[in-house]
Amino acid sequence: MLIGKSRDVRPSEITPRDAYLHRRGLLAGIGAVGLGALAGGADATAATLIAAKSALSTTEPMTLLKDVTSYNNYYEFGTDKGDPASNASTLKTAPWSVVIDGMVAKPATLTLEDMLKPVSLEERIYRMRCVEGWSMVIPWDGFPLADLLKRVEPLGSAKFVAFETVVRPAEMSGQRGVFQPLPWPYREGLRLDEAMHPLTIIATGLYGEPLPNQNGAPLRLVVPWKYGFKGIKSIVRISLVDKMPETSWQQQNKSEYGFYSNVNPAVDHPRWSQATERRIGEGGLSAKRRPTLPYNGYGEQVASLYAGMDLKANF
Ligand SMILES: Nc1nc2c(c(=O)[nH]1)N[C@H]1C(S)=C(S)[C@@H](COP(=O)(O)O)O[C@H]1N2
Ligand SMILES: [Mo]
Repeated sequence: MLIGKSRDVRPSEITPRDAYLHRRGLLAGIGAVGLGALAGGADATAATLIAAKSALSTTEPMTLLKDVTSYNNYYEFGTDKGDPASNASTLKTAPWSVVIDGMVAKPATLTLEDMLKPVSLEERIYRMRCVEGWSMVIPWDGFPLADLLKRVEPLGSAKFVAFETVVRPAEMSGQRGVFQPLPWPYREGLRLDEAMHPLTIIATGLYGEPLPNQNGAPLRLVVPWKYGFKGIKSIVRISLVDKMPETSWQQQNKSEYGFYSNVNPAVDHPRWSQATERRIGEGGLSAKRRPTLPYNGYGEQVASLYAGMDLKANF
């Protein structure tokens, strides 16, 4: 029934029951007989994942689920694009909790369930532009980071938000090798106004399913106008601070990776041009690269955050 056509349909355009079947079909690639068997078993988990459509979504064609889940950067599981899909299943993502601390009136340690209880999930179909020069269009399910931050009541002194990924060498193969590509924990940061922007989300799913481990289960940051590495995965700590926090990529190479990391075709990486990008799934190596857009095409919404700033100095 839905199989074969599934990618032409947006999760938000179909009914909850169909959505459940549709997602099963997408993930498992099962036939109509299998679907029939599953139809009786729609569960509560599936229901919580029904996300409302958002006007902030792009209508561009979405990248195939198979590409979104097999071509990844998640260095805790290795540096090759296929490593996270092969290795990340060892990460135990339940139970999970996140510490929210620093300059807030109500610091909290929230279980994933506590965090999700008051939020309604939205589908956000965003472009994602990796600093390496490739891009995808991904239908995330998530909620605005602003909603979470408001719950803990940031103090007036808070100017930045610092994020950390879990550190678990026993479960993360890339943290065990002799060669360590980055200092752990993986750290990222945003200015508080960037963190509060309505485009900035915490994603807990994609394509209507819980986040696959290789994409940052159980929760990761998505900031669509910045290079993909700002989208820190498997978050365990969110700290409100008054000084610009140092990120892992800055620690690894300050001259190549800045704090802001806004997508900018006019500011090249020291080792390659950022003027164009390869959209994953568009033809082979011969496929034409497409021009990269300032702020990854989200300039109308976010350019005002950087009014008067020198974007070459603040790369
Ligand atoms: N903890 C952690 N988060 C991370 C990374 C990483 O190596 N570790 N890679 C980043 C990079 S470079 C990109 S492009 C995106 C990739 O997200 P995706 O694999 O879901 O497409 O995750 C970002 N988040
Ligand atoms: Mo990236």
